[in-house]
Amino acid sequence: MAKPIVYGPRTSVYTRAVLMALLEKKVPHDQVHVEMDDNAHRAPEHLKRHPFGMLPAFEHNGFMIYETVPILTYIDDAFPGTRLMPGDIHRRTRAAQIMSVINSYAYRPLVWGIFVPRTFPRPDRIVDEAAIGEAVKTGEHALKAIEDLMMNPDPFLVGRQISPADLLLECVVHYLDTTPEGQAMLTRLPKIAAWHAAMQLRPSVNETVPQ
Ligand SMILES: N[C@@H](CCC(=O)N[C@@H](CS)C(=O)NCC(=O)O)C(=O)O
Repeated sequence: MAKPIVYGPRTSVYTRAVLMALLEKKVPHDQVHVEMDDNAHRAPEHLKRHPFGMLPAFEHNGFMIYETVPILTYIDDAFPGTRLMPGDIHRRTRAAQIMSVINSYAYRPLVWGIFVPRTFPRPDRIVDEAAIGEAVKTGEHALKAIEDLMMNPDPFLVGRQISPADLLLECVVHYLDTTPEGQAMLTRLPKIAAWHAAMQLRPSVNETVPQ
């Protein structure tokens, strides 16, 4: 069986989650770097893989997939190794629900509303503090909702077993935690903070830290 190929850089939240899933399942894979900074993700070659010009794209034995959740599902189903999606229907549903909350309500404010303007301030523009303040409110609301969806026992979001939702959320919270607003937010969300600390011990997290 051919090795799967991940198209995208680990600096991309969604690409990193896919790389982490492959590491969790110990699947040998190749990675093709598609640079966001020089707009390679909008070039015709990448638009053939992903018609919306986003990252990542994924290929296995000629089968192409874009959109991270179905890529994560494919990886879990196609390759042997530890199952990432829980067998229990309630835990499985919560994991799917948390991924949907991340995609719909958490990623934009936390990454694009806080991390990006704080980390890459534009030299030609004053940082819009009011917009960051608004992103803190909406992003925190989303993270609090995720905290409320977490299931016992510790340490992962839906129990003792790591799930695709943990991988996706960690990639977002990693960036959030590099900002003063994010660090303050995590003190107000103790369950998410404890979960993030546990995630940082995971080899798949350490091996994919964005550089
Ligand atoms: N719905 C997509 C979202 C992917 C996404 O937002 N990727 C970001 C990088 S983390 C991207 O490609 N951004 C490029 C852009 O917005 O131009 C998925 O689930 O894969």
